Amino acid sequence: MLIKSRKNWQLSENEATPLSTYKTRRDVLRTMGIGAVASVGITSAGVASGLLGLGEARAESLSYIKSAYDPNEAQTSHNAVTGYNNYYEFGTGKEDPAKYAHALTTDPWVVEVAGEVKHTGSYSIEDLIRPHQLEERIYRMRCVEAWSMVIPWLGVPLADIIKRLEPTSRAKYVMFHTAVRHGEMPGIGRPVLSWPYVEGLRMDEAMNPLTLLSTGLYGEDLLPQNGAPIRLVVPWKYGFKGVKSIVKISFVEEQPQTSWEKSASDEYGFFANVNPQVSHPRWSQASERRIGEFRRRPTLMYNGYGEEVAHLYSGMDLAKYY
Ligand SMILES: Nc1nc2c(c(=O)[nH]1)N[C@H]1C(S)=C(S)[C@@H](COP(=O)(O)O)O[C@H]1N2
Ligand SMILES: [Mo]
Repeated sequence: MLIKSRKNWQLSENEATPLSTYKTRRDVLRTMGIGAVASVGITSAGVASGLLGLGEARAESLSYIKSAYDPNEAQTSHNAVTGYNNYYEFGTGKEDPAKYAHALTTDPWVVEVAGEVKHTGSYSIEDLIRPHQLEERIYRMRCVEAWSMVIPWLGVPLADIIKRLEPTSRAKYVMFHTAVRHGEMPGIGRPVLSWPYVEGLRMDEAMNPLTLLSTGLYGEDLLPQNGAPIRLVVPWKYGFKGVKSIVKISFVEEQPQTSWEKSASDEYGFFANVNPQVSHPRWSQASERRIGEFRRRPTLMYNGYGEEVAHLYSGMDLAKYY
């Protein structure tokens, strides 16, 4: 099958970019030594493609829509979102991913769809994402290490893609694999986790409207340290469920064993729902440090998304199914 380049759709833009986002983009451009963007009237896609030197003008610059998902909390700075990361394939230091992940080849990129699903096969990112409208979702992200961020993601509801792929009735879970690239990922030489990084969701969790397959943030394509070209975002779960740089999506009958469960099943469970009442064996989950803030803040049940997701777990003992 022809693996198309991602270039046609990768610059998404919203004509009604809010000033806050716009300022951030301008700050980014300034940091890159590109100077101030003249005015909001210029379409940023045009400006960006010219100034960033990403190539020829595009016939179509796809737009993303704003969504209602916005916690109305200060967004974490672009610097922190792209400079303070967990991506152990590139090292366990928070700055390692930003330092090393640029070596990751993300174009072309193939995602294999396998298992209990009608449309198995190899998909380019374009094949997977293009039929859908990119939207912006501003979500809280709570790492299991008790820090958090607010991130403006761009992506597509995973449910829309799953519906198109048509899982069979035997598909009870969705399983995701991160790429394994010897030579590009300095962290995989050490058995910190079992590679590939594997994550999974129960089918109803995967179909929940909050669950996002993300290809961008802050109005631009994902950088490799954030899981380019495509990663999962599940805002009511600890950040480690958000598997990066996905190369395989499988539909399976049995609950998959995740990399974190394999490494320490008493510390990291399959569900990993944010829960201030269930401590990690080595620290409390009752509060968190929002990156960029000084004081700790209380952690919210389901990271504040209980209205949308609590029903998925009714009757379950959350201390047991952590
Ligand atoms: N493949 C892979 N995915 C990963 C990780 C990782 O080490 N490898 N770390 C996870 C953890 S612990 C967190 S908190 C988030 C961090 O996402 P961010 O760096 O984009 O903020 O990615 C998750 N996805
Ligand atoms: Mo995390």
